[in-house]
Amino acid sequence: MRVLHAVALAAFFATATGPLAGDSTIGAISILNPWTRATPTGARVGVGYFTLRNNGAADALIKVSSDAAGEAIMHETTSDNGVMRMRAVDALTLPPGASMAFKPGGHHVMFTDLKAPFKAGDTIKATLTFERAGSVTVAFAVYAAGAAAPLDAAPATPGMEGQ
Ligand SMILES: [Cu+2]
Repeated sequence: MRVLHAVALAAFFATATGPLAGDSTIGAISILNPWTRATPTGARVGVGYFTLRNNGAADALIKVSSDAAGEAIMHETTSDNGVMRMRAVDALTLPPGASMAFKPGGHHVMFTDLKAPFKAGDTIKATLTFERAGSVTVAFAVYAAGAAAPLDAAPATPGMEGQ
């Protein structure tokens, strides 16, 4: 609870004073609040989230890469007859004016073959490539293992906390 409290407070101050440190812009695209969770020692996989806002013409997120991981893959969580599954997404279309949240239980970036565990308080850099806007490197804030979304407090889908 203490961690959630601190996160909520941080979100309050961020709202009051401007964008979070991790917010980035490339062309007409804003990448807001990139975050991930600490990973246990020995874990090979991490999961990243952020919100995209497209203030310009239609675009698409076509690639994610990170030096911290062997691979970074866009995933979508779907429910197949009540069974939650993850499916790789090659490109994510962003219509003009679109706002798209990557969040627990929904779209996320899967970091695989981690070079080192993600530690709370650190940042993880990843490069997002957009078809029209180009590439931008953003810093994912690493929150404690099990942390809920810092700004969007929607709980993770049961059983999908690690996704
Ligand atoms: Cu996944």
